[in-house]
Amino acid sequence: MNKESLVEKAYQIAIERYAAVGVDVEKALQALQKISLSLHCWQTDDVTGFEDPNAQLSGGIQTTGNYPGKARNIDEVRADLIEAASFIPGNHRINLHASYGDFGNKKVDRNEVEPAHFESWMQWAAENGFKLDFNSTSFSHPKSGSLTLANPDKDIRGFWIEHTIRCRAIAEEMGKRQGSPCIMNLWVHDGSKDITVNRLYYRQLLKESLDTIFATEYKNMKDCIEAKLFGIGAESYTVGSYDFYLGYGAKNNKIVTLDTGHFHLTESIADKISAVLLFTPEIMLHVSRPIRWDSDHVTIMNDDTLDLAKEIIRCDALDRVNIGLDYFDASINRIGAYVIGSRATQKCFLQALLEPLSALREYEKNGQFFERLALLEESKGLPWNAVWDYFCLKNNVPVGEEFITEIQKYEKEVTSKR
Ligand code: RNT
Ligand code: ZN
Repeated sequence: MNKESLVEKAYQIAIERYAAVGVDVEKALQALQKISLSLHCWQTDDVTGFEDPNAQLSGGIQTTGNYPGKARNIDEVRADLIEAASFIPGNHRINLHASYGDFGNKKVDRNEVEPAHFESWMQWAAENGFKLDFNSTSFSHPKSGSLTLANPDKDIRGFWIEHTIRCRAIAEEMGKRQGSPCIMNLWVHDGSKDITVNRLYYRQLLKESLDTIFATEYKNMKDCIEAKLFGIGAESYTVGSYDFYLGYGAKNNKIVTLDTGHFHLTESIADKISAVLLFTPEIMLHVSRPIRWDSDHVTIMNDDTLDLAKEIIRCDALDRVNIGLDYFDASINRIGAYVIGSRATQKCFLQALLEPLSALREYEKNGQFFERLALLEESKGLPWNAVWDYFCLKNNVPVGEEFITEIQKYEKEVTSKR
């Protein structure tokens, strides 16, 4: 039997197995088809961007590894994104950083960025069926230091306020052009390596800066604010902590970004979904994989990611949760890294969508906790993978591990020659 028929056959069996526990597989697939991941452009080039190819990554984040073939310019980044997307079923978004503008050979400082620098991105995205999301960039710049929007120096603070205001205008233009709101993430690394005795002061400054930045109301972009536990070199204090941004988001109706690497390692990000959604308009996710710290390893189908996806489905919150990826591994084929993480995220959502939720909820309502746990355990072994294979087949992307050889081919023909 050829692979296609095998996949079809396994899918038919899966439909029946799932129907027995009250799950409609086709409905799950329809929902999965609608999930757009926001693919972070910075996995292609180790967060380098196009301002200065020799710039050092700063701001508490770090890529490790020097696997050959990293994208060196805008054309290579775009080619790699298209290549990666060709192995990921469905329609997805591309998440850009302000440092990835099409600056030509000109030096454009961060307080000078404007929609024109993203014109070619908007055209490229439209031509290739992507929608764009956006991020202000406060790291890897001579004025980054350890404080940006919370810097007591009025000029430096003003510089970053100006940058972020401009980024919102760029996001607005992207959203308008693509007919879908552009989500703009604001993350700053502001913090301190050692004990600070002015914790309140810097947070007041950050709050004031945010108030200034968000003063303009837009229709085609949405703001999200990203907290972090700590950055490298800023281990003792983070101005934009989780409490800070949760408070700010709840009070000002802003989307809170939950990066799965930005919490204590035993904290459940899944558990935050139902709490945060009650007080903020939406959630933005940065799906990542922290290993001992915010290491930004490639997302895989582990319990953390599965729990997160399940919680979103159990809250019926797909329309209020934006799913972005955020990791940067420079130690393996970067396109492979994209594809693994994206497909893993989708697999988690598929399993979440296939959960026998009505039966589980019925057990829970009746206090039948043995039955609930038993069904939770048994459902882990249901043939979700047959459904996944079918989903890939129908989306004309490689089924199973077939993408490995495809990526090897691209490596041989393209990235290894860089
Ligand atoms: C850093 C944050 C942030 C960045 C990107 C590059 O810890 O997670 O989202 O990874 O903006
Ligand atoms: Zn992040």
